[in-house]
Amino acid sequence: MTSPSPVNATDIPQLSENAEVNAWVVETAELTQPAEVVWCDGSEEEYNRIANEMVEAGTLIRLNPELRPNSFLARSDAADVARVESRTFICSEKEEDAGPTNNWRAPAEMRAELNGLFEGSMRGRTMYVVPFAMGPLGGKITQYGVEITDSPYVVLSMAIMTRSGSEALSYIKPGREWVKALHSVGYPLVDAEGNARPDVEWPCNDNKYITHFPDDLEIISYGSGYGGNALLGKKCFALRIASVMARDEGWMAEHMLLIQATNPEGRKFTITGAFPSATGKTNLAMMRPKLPGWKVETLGDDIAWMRPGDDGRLYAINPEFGFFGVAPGSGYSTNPVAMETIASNTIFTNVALTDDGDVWWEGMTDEAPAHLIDWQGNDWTPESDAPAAHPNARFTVRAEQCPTISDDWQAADGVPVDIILFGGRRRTNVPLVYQSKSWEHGCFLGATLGSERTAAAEGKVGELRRDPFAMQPFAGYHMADYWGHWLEMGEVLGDKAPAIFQVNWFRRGADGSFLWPGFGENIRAIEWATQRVEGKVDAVEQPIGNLPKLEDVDVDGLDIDQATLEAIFDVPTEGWLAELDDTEEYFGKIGDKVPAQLHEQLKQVREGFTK
Ligand code: GTP
Ligand code: SPV
Ligand code: MN
Repeated sequence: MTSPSPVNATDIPQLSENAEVNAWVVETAELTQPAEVVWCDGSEEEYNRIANEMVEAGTLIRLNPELRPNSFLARSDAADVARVESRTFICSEKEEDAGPTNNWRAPAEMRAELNGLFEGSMRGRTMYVVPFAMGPLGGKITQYGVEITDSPYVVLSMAIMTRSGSEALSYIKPGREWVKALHSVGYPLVDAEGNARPDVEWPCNDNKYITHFPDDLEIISYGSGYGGNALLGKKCFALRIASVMARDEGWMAEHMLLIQATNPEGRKFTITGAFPSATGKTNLAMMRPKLPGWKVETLGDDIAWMRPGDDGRLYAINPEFGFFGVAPGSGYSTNPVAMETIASNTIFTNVALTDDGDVWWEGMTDEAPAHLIDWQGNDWTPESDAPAAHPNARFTVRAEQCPTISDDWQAADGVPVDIILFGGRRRTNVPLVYQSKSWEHGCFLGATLGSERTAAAEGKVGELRRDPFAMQPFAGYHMADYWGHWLEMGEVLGDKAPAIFQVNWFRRGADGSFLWPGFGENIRAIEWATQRVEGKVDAVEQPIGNLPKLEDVDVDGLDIDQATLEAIFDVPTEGWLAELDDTEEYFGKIGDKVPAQLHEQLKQVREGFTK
């Protein structure tokens, strides 16, 4: 078999008004040697053409059009199913700027190694050029980028997850700041001897690198096709690179959902929430509230960018255009809105295939079908040991398909935020909801956020995996400086700053079961938060923050007795003192740059318990 020859540099179209973009495309093609270069226009026709090509090549499965119109299943390599934090690097000039929570490599050294890997890495493949916007086109908070990729799966996913194509390209005027995002699956279709080799269902490489060059606004990703590693507008740009831009320019790039909740009197509250990965952002963003008269509308489920507006309030946008949500656990009983959202025009990755050509995963229905093809392409029955869908199987769908999408979700300059929530998965210690005593105390809540990895004995702190502000894997610079930036934003916002609350849907009883029903019932915690903002209810001041009076929490119609309610809001002294010791140790690990205000907050909380 002869191999297709690399494209000639002179044959590559120059479609950008910005000469830097054109030059980078040519330079990248010369390095990676693809068979052709395609600039993506973002049209539906283009999407359908690429999807059809993938179906013909056997790298995408078309689902039954009668059950799941215009939808597809992709099955990844078994070793390419999630983000790879161990292979993720922040390549700032100085190591201390990456901080103790990030892997660091010197930029020149990293670039040299990547250059070797990218040389010829696209041989035999199409190199796609995908211009994209993060945020509404032309908005004040919006930023632009161009992703070069050799993965058609990435092109389709970017078409769903971002505003991509010719229109986005037209905003990258000469001299405008834009982010370079280079991606290759690292599986050229030409072997070392120059012979063609066949493609596989999910090309990738055992050697993976997800690298960020914040000083150059550049991302280079190699070897993985999975979402957070390959859809470079998402975590790589919208969080790691953007958090650095935000620090330098006085705004915030956060791992947060964005919703509006309207109470029975018709007052609307805009709420953002930082919850670690797989801790319920998508579910809360699409909540169907169980309290009569309440309405929740969706603006975003994963990332919020926030900037002070002319009136001094904090305005938020969702920079994304779609949802990349966890499939397992999403079902008609827990998240009916998600189920309606993904009824059509959806790409599913690593879910199971039903005999009639539809999808299934654990938690979608109470009972599993009698026969399935599992996420690895093998026969599966309810007797099988392994789950049918990978636990991190995902759906990719446009936000506009969400039945609860807010009319404001594309507001060019965002919506003013009233409330910020922080939540982790906590079996113990952390009550259902409480309010911070100040912005600084709110920053302490964010900085100490975490989830328990293992079961914990009641009253003792379990092994706490810290995920400050849900940004542990995503802050593009030193974690302590990032905390400092939050404190500074509080000074800028002053009394216009949003109110901050801690929430926890995951507290467990002695028998290990959840004490709180969660999901649509979480509106009851949100109701209390909004009543605090309205000044309608008092709080009980405790060392950890301001807790609700139990009679102010509406548990009408829930199967929760007084003892359970008390357990949900219990603040065990012994458990908290252990946790505060753990926090002190944790601050020590983050190092000397931890802001003094946060040490002071720790001291005050501890004094509250011991005085
Ligand atoms: P990423 O997309 O990884 O950032 O995750 P996410 O934060 O959007 O999490 P998601 O909403 O997908 O939820 C992850 C898991 O948590 C799912 O299995 C949900 O069923 C479960 N979950 C979400 N909300 C609740 C809740 O209120 N209570 C309980 N018990 N589980 C919940
Ligand atoms: C997360 O892990 O927080 C996700 C999935 O939202 S990914 O986009 O892959 O990071
Ligand atoms: Mn996420």
